[in-house]
Amino acid sequence: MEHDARDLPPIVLSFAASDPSGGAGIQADIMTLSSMGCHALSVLTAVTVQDSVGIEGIFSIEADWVSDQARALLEDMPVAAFKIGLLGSVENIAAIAEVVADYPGIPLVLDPVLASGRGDELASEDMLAAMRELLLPQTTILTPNSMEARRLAADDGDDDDEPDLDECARRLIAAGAEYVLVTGTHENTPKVINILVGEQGRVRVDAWERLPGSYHGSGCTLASAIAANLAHGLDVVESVKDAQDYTWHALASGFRPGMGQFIPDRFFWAREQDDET
Ligand code: PXL
Repeated sequence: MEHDARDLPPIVLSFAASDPSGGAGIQADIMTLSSMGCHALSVLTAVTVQDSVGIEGIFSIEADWVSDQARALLEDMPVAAFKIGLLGSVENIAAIAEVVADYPGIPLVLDPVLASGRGDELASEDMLAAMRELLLPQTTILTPNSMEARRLAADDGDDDDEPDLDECARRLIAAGAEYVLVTGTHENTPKVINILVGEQGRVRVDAWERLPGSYHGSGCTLASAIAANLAHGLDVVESVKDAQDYTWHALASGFRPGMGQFIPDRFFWAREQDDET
């Protein structure tokens, strides 16, 4: 059968680590991107040993292997968006920053993975500094949760520094990100409040009904859904609006495959019951 360019789904290149439980990481990205009609390219930055309860080990891929994976794909296929998750090492951050710098026209979603849902540390202070310096200036939209936003925006010189989330977002924009979406799951508010901040200040605020479970992979799902929408040609604001809605439904349909956290059902639409039968 003949195929032409019109048959091509938008292609999204994800830099992320393997989570063999299928909850977070590259597996979450591939499922989300596929569910949203994109083709996912998966550049592995690290391999983890983990189950639905937590992370037992992490092995980072050598930086040359990370850039070689990406460059081979970028020379072969038209990539419509980048999505970056767990990075694995300072060397990987430098390698990825160098690759994406050669493609300044491709929108980039950066999910700053600093810790797992359970609290396992996934980024050192050196990695935070490298993310700020090398990746933020190339970021179309950064998607920290409130704890990641505070850590990334912290002013190391000032112990009394307790910026609110709008101020954190402003600092991250001053550091080079075009937009920052701070998610509010970890805040002590009745609803989950997500704020989207751009150069002009707050652009959108969305309040979501708080779901009862503890979820693994919600951040990866949200960031990938935004990347999918950008790859489909939506602007940042529309992408964020739709991706939150998609993620909320994936979480609301989540399931608990083991003894730990719930995971989102990124294919909820494929499993929805047909009430008419
Ligand atoms: O949810 C952040 C995340 C991203 N990538 C991998 C992870 C996790 C959290 O556990 O394991 C591979």
